Amino acid sequence: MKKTLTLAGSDSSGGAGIQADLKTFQEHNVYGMTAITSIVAMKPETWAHDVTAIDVTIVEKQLDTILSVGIDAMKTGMLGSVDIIKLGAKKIKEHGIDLVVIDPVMVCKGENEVLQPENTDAMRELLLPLATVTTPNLFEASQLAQMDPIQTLDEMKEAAQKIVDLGAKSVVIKGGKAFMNKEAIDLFYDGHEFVVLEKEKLQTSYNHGAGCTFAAAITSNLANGDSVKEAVTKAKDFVHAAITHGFKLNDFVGPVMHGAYNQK
Ligand code: PXL
Repeated sequence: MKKTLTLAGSDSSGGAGIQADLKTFQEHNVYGMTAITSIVAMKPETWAHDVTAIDVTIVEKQLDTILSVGIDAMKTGMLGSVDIIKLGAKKIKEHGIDLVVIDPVMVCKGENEVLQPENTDAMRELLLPLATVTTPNLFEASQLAQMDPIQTLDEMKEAAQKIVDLGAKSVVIKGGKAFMNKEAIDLFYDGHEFVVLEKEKLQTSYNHGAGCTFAAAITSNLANGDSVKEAVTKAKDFVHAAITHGFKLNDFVGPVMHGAYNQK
């Protein structure tokens, strides 16, 4: 049984964060372990997100537990502070972890504020150079590449090149459903070839947790021995099924259905 780690936040509502990661790991038949960096609760009346960072010493204890067991691949998600980002980078290097998916979470869907701008700089400088693959959305890609908002496929390619120049071995930029094109376009780049991954666009807004689920599926596929391109391509099918079966949880949020792919 392959083993995976997610270093990420807890989404109490169950669709994103470590909850999405664990459900996705399970669906891929890998054994998931978690180091929790932050806890997200939502105000019942407004669903405004309330993020509490976990003390870095407690994150380190969790990582030491998991890394004493050993892992085949890992992912990062919401990282509550620069200290946690530094810790993650240090542990990846110390343990020589070579299958690393960096999901550079900066905002939660429906929230406009970047969680902490200083985290973006730390991710760019400390984590990107350690990434087997990083999975920014358009906003995150423009922040990492220090570009204006990305509006065209050419600008997506420019951002992908910059992100690889920053040290990531490969990148998949998620166009998402807001992107101009009529298909849902993701762009994969490994420093050699650009691959445009297209799927029919789903108009549902029940897609909370899609980004975490995509990155966790890539992590699982890498742990199970896939090449990066294969891992990304299969993960896109997995998350497409999950979004197709997204559902209304309450008046504020609709998560993806993490188990949909295997229930087809
Ligand atoms: O979808 C981004 C995200 C990641 N991680 C956690 C979250 C969210 C958004 O709600 O709560 C823990």
